[in-house]
Amino acid sequence: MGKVEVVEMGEWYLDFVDIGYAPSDEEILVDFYLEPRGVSPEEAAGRVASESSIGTWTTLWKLPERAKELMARVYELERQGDGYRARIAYPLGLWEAGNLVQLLSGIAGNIFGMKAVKNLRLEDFQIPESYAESFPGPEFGIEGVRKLMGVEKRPLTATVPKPKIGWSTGEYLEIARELWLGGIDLLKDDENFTSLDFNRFEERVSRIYRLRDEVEKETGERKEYLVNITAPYREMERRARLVAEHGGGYVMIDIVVTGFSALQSMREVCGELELAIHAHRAMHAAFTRNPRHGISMLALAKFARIAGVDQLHTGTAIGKLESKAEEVKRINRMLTCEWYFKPVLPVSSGGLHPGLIPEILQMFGTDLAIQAGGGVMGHPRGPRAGAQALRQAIDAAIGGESLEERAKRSPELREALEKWGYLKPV
Ligand code: CAP
Ligand code: MG
Repeated sequence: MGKVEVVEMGEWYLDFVDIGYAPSDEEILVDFYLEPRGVSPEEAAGRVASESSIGTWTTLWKLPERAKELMARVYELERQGDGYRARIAYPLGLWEAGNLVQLLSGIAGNIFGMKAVKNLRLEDFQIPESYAESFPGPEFGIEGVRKLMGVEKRPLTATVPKPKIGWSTGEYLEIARELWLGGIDLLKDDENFTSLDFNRFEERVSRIYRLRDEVEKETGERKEYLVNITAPYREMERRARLVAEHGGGYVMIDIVVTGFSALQSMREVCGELELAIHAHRAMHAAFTRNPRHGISMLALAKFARIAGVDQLHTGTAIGKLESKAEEVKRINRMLTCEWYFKPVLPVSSGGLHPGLIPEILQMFGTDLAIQAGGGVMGHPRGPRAGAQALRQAIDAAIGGESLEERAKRSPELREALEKWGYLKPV
C-alpha cells in the first residue's frame, strides 16, 4: 500500500462526499433515504457516511495513514419525495468477514439518531462476492425444504394452534394431530409461545415427533413442526439439540428479538444438526413500517438471507398486518432470486383464511408457505375441518377452479366461506 498523506481535515463531513465517484466492485453499496435538518443535503449525507464509517463530529488531532482508504463516500444524491436518496460506498476494509452484526452496527447503527437528519431509512444494499463468501447462507433453501417435506410445487401450509398461548401439552398434541390429519404440513408455534407451566418445551418436544410419525404413516404425507426455540442464546442451542435428538426437522427463531448475533450462531448449530430455520420477524414493524425512518423490510430480509434462514415471513398485503403488495412482491423476488446464497421460502401469514387464498396465489405465486392460524382454528367444525378447507382452497386456486365451485363438493370449504367469505381482516 502506497504512503497515504495525512490530511488536515477541513470541512470534515464534505470530505465524505464525492458525487460522481464510481464505486469499485469491492465495496458495499448502501441506499439511504434521508431528510436533512439544519444542514445541506450534501452535509447530511456526508455526516451519515462519516458516522457509519470512520468519522465523528469534529476534525481530529491526527488520522492514521490508512484512514483515507477507509472513508465511506456519498456517490449519488438526488431528490426523492420530501427528502433525498443518498447512495454511499463503503470500502471492504471497514468490514470483518463473516460478521454481519458488525456490518449492522456500522450501516444501521448510530446514524438513525443523528440530529442532522430529521428522518433516515436504510432502503437497500449490495455486497461484493468476496464479502458474501464469508457467510453460509441458507442450509436448505427452497429446494431443501421442499425436499424435506416432499412437496414439489404447491405452497407449504402451516397453522398455529390458536389461541397463541393457553393449550396444555396434551391439548396441543391433540390439535396437532387434527391439523396434520386435515392436511396441514407444518404445525407452528406462535412467536410468543416458548415453554410455560402448562406446556413445557421438553415435554412437548419429547412427545410430538412420535405423534408426527404416526400421522405420517396414516396420511402418507410428510409432516413437520416449526418449534419455537426463541430464548437466551445458550437455551436456544440446548433446545435445538433436543429437537434434533427427537428427530425434528425444523426450528423456528424470532430473528429480530433474538438478534443477528444469535441467529448467525444458531445457523451454525442448525447446520450441524440439519435443522431448517423458520424465521419469524416479530418486532420488525418497530422499524420497517415508517417509510421515512428505520430499515426497510427488504433490507431486513436480505440480512436474513445472508445470515442463512430457510423460510421468512414477508407479509400478505391483504391480511391483518400492514404490508403493500408491491413491496411484498419485491421482497419475495429478492428472497427467491439467483444470488450468492440459496433462495429463501417466503411465508405469507397474518389474517389469512381460505377465502383469501386465490388472491394470495395470484399476487405471490405458489413458491411460498401459507400460514393460517385463526383462518383454520376459527373453522366452525374445528382444526381438522379448518385444515381441509385451507387445502381445498389451495387446490382449487391452483387448479383454476373458483372457490364457490369447489365448495359445492367440499363442505369444509363451504363452511369456511359461510363464516369469512372473502373478508380482508383489519
Ligand atoms: C398470524 C400470526 C403471525 C403473523 C406474523 C400472528 O396468525 O401467527 O405471527 O402472521 O406477522 O401471531 O398474528 P393468524 P407476519 O394466522 O391467526 O393471523 O407474518 O407479517 O410477520
Ligand atoms: Mg404469530
